[in-house]
Amino acid sequence: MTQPEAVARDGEVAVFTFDHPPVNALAQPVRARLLAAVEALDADPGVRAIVLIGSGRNFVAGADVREFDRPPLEPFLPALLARVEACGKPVVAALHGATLGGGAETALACHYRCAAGDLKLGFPEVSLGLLPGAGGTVRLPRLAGWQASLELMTSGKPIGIDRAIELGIVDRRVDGDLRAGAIAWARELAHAHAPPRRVLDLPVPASRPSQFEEFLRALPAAARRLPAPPRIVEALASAALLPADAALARARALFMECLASTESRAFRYLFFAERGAVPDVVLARAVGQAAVLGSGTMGAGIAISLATGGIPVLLIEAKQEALDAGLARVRAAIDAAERKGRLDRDEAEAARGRVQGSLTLAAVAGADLVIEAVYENLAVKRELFGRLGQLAKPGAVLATNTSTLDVDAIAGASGRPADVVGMHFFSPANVMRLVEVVRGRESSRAALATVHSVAKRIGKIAIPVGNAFGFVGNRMLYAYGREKELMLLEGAKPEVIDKALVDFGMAMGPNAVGDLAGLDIGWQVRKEWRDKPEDPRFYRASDLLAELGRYGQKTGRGFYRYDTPGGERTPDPEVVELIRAEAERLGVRQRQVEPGEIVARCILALINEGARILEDGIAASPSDIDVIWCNGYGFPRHRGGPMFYADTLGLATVVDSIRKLARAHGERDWTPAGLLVTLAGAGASFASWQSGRAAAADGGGRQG
Ligand code: T1G
Repeated sequence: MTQPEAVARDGEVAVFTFDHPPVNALAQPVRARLLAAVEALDADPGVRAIVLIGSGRNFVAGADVREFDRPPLEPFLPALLARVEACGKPVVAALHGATLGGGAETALACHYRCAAGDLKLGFPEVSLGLLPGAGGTVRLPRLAGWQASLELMTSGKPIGIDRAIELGIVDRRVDGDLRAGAIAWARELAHAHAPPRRVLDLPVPASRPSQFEEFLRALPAAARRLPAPPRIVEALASAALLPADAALARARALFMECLASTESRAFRYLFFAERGAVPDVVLARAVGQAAVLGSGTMGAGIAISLATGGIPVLLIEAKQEALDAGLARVRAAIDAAERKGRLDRDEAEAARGRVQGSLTLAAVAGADLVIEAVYENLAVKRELFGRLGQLAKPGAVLATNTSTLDVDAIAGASGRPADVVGMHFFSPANVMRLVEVVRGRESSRAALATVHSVAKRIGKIAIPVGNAFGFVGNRMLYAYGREKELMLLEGAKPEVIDKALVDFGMAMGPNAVGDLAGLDIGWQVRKEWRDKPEDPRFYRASDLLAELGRYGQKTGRGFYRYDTPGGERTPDPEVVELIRAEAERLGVRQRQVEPGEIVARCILALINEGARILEDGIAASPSDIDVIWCNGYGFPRHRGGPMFYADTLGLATVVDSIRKLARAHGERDWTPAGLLVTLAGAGASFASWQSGRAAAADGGGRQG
């Protein structure tokens, strides 16, 4: 049913406003309203031009991604855009903010395009494992040419107003009131009897057939192995060679192939899993001023995130030299963000102005949120929280950035445990989006809501976790690392293990990660670990190297050597010999370990530990675990995360594989988690288990 109010009139110019918060996604009702409006306005003799504009912060953010997992609903976007383009009167797109995917394609189907200075126009479909499926692959090259179209659509990165004008995608910039400017231009076009300038009527730019093959070959191997990038190139190639209608049909067919792929389902699953609502958001306290204790790598990184996220932050240190170094680190990062264009000049200036330093702990009295990021030692943290409990103002939230210590033990020292939570940032804290929000036994819902709200405000992905050793991510990392350490002793070379897991899709191999973080870090944690597994082989290879002072990149030697001029990693035969001798001492038989076994043991260890974490109630859902591992540990997004990946394998297969490993390596590490056995036995999946629990939490779920 058309809602006439969606269209306003300004004389002979009609204005259709996309008004579908929060981002004007092209959901079915929006598409239906636009179709009805275009039909009505095209037939209305009193209308001589049409403006399409978005309400709120952006034009249109794209198709409604939620619709992709349901039966398609008419009007389908390609046909709708063809109808917009066929309109007999000039249609002017007035663009601002996020103009993405189907939003950008809607703009291309219009006859003229103007935009405000905050335009972010792009084709992020590739990050969802898709391609622009509503005509963008046929229309965009006619304006921007082949190379720019290939780059825009395979990178998914948006462009700003200047580049959009330079490419001929946008005709003119409108400063000030975009709506008024667009209407004035539409009126001007109407009075000049300007024709509907249809992009599909433009000539197809010349192309070299080899251009597409060359571009595809130049893409990173990991991208070429995914369904979408090669199909984006093929859709564009077909637009160069086929008549428009055939090219549009080819693009649609390729889009449907992507849509059906497991990789795209994984990307879309993560898209929503990463956007969970802030729990108890109404209880969140206002945070106008933050304080960070400790200006080392973590403290400075957290301060950078707060300042660039719009929150004034006081960096507090005990010594002037450390404080100066910390402040310099913060300013350098803001300068770098400005240089790389991640912050414009005003944003960078504002961020610098939000950072102050202090040498007195009492200065926390002005903070609504205090984040402690000092040395990872329980006694040090307890002493500090004892003082914080006195000095911080009532209602201020006190967060510890600990990654391994007991949040309750820290909270207990504060005298106000309800105000204490964990905020486990990942290093570098100003780059990594993930924060594990750790609830202590007495953490109040208001304190938790406050840190979740702050995390979202500064662009982080905050996942609630329970207060148990390693929380979620690191506890699973220990299971994953346990297996790679055993396989080192069994004779697998560090580089063979790393390659197998990188080929699976991990961003880095575990041995390279250890060298990067510093093998001494884990070594220290394991020395203080109270109930470490009683197994002399547990992390023995890493500990041996640490004992020998081979800490990794920082000492030039770890699992690899780092003595080339560029500091690249090179395999080190000496390490293989050291580990082999240690294995002999421990009585571990050496053998050939195949890549398939490496992947199976490391990834199944992740899945099994994740299931145990769910049983223990330390993570709220399988998707929370997947978000943690894809954003904190480089698990391949196209596999959705360990738990999503387990579902794609099938839980019965997972349980059988674990039982086989138990027969080969012992029950202690390879007893399948009870939840896994239960779900496998019921023919269920983690996804069905999660949706069942969500429905139950909704009080029996919505009827019908
Ligand atoms: N569909 C459905 N919901 C969406 C959405 C979308 N496209 N984009 C955002 N949301 C929801 C999101 O889940 C969240 O919900 C809220 O909006 C705010 O999002 C046909 C096939 C626009 C830059 O990939 O990049 O078009 O948590 O937290 O940080 O060929 O959202 O409030 O319940 O991200 O201000 C292509 C995806 C689709 C753009 C705003 N378009 N969105 O960022 O808010 S495929 C995209 C974004 C397509 C065509 C193809 C960002 C944003 P909730 P947010 P934000």
